[in-house]
Amino acid sequence: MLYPIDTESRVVLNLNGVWNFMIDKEVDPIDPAEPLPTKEVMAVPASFNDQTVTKEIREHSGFTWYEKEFKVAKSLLDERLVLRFGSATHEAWVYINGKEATYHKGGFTPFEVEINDFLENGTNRLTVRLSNLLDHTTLPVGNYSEYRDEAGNLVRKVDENFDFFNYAGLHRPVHLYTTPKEYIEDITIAPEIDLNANHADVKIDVKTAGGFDEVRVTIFDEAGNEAANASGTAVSVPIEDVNLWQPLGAYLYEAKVEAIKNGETVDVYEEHFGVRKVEVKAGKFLINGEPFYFKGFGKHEDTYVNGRGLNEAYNVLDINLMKKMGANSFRTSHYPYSDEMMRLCDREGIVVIDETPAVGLFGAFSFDVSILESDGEIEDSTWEDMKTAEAHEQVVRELIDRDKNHACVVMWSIANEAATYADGAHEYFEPLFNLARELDPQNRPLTNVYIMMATPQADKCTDLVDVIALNRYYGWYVQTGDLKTAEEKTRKELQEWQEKYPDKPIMYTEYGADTVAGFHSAYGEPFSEEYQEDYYKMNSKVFDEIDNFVGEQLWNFADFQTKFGIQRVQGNKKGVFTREREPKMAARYLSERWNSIPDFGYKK
Ligand code: GCB
Repeated sequence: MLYPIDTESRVVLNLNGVWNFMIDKEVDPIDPAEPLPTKEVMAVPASFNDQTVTKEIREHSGFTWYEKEFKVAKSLLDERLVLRFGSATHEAWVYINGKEATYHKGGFTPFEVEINDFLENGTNRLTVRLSNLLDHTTLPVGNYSEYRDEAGNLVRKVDENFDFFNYAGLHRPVHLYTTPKEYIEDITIAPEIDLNANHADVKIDVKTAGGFDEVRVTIFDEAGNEAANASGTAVSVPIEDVNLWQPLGAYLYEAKVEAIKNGETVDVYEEHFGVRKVEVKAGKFLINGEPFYFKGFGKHEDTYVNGRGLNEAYNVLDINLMKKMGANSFRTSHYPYSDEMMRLCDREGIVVIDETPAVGLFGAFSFDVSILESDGEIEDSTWEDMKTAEAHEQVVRELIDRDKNHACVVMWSIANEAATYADGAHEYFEPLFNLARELDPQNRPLTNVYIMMATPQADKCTDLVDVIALNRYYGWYVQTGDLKTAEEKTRKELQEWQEKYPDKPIMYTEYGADTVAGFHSAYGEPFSEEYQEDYYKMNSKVFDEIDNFVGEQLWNFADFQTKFGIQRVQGNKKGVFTREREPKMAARYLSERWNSIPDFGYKK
C-alpha cells in the first residue's frame, strides 16, 4: 500500500489533532449518526491510555469512540478522496456522516477507503468505533473474559498474553488524500543486482486503476539526475554504476511513476528505494555480498504520554542514540512499526528485522521459564487452543504489502516466541512461511524468533527458517545471579545449534536483565547496573566464540510499560536506556564493544 504523499497530482490533508472521545460503557447504545455524547477529548495520533487521569479510561477493555469534524475544499471534490488510517488499534468501524465507510481488524497496519460518496456539503463528521479486545483468534493474543457487575453491566477484561501494555487508540496519523479518478494504485520494486558488474536491473511493477495510454518510470539518483527510464507497467530498468544502499550508508533512488492519458500526465507518485542484496549462505548473513553482523536492539513503540502512538521526535532520538552506540539494526518487536519509522530507517541506513504482531502464541505465558530446569517433556496445547491461523495469514499479507519496497527491511520475522517446540507447530507455521516466500518480491530471508523452550532438541520448526533467532535469558529468568553457570549454558546451547544446523546463521534477538536505573551493588547483584553490565560482558564473550553467530540484538533498547505483574515495577526494566532515554551504565560498555565491531566481516 502506498504511503500518502503530495505530488504534482496529489494533495495530502491531515486529520490529526484533538478529537472527541469516549469509552463505550455498553449501557446506552451509541448512534454514529448523532454527535457523540461526550465532552472528553483525545489527541491523535497517540494511545488514549496515558492522556487521561481517569483509571476507568486508562484501563478500559472494550469499545471506545473517536469523532472529528472536517471540511473538504470545493476545489478537491472532483478528485478521488481517500481516508487513510496509519493504524487503529485493534479493530475499527469507520463512519462518515453516520454511514459505515469501512472496517478493519488488526492494530498495526494501515487501511484506507474512498469516501467521495459519503461526503456532504459543508461539515462532515468522521466517527470511529474502536475495540481493544484481544482473544485466542487475534494477534497479538489476549486472554479474554467477561462478567456482569452488581448493576448487571457487562465488564470485559483482556489479560495480555505478552509482556507489553495493551495500549490502544488511533496510534498513527489519519490522512485524507486525493488522487485523480484514474490513478496509480500500487508500485512494487525489486532490484536484481550484479555486484561484480556494479549493475542493477530494477524490476518495477505498477498497478493502476483506470485506462492509461502509458505508464512512464523515471529513476533519479540522490543528486536529482536521471539515472534511467522505461515505459510500461512491468519494467526492468537498468542502473549502471549503481550506488548501493548500505547499513549506515543509505543511498536512495527515486522512482517517479507517471500515468499518462491523451498525452497528459494524470497521476504521479514518487517512491524512494534502495538497491541492496540480501542473502543467507553457509551460515552467514550477507548484505551486498559481505557478511553482516547485527548490532542493536529489540524495541517497542513506547513513550511517555503518547504510549504506543507515533512519536517522531523519539524515533529520531532513538536512531541517533543507536548510531552513537555503534548499533546498526533493530527488530520491530512485536508488531509492525509505523510507516514513518520505516521511511526514517530507509534514510538513516538502519537495518530492520520486520516482525508481524504474532506474539503470545504460547499457551502457558508467564515470566516463569523454570520448567527449563525440570526434566522431561513440556506439556503444551498451544496449537489446539489458538485459533489464529486466519489472522496470522492476514498480518503476513498486510506487513509484506506495506513494507515490501523498504531497503531497510532485510528479514521478516513471522512470530515472536511461539510454542515452536509443541505438537502442531510445524503444521501451523509451514503455510505461513510458504505464503511469505510467495508474497515477498525481494525474497528476503525469514525467521521465527525462538523462546527458551525451543531448544535444538525440542524445536520442530527450524527447517522453515533461514536464520535461527534466539531469545535467551540465561542468568536472568534461569540461573538468576549466577553468571558462571549461565555462561556454560549459553555456550553449550549455541554450540549445539551450530552443530545441528551448520548452514544457518544464528543470532540473539533478545537477551537482557531487568535493571533499576541508579541501583548499584558492590556484589553485582541482580537488578543493579553492575549486574546488567556483567551480564552483557558474559554474553559477548560467548558470542565471539561461535563462528556462525551473526548478531546481537539485546532486550530492550529502553524501559517500557507492561501489564501488571509481580515481576514488573512500572513496567519492564531491561532497557539499556530508561524510558526517558537516559543511559544506564551498560550503555557505555556496549557502546565501546559495538563501536569496535565492524558492520561487515566480524565473523570470518
Ligand atoms: C521475552 C519476550 C519479550 C519480553 C521479554 C522479557 O522473551 O519476547 O516480549 O518483554 O522476554 O523481558 O521478559
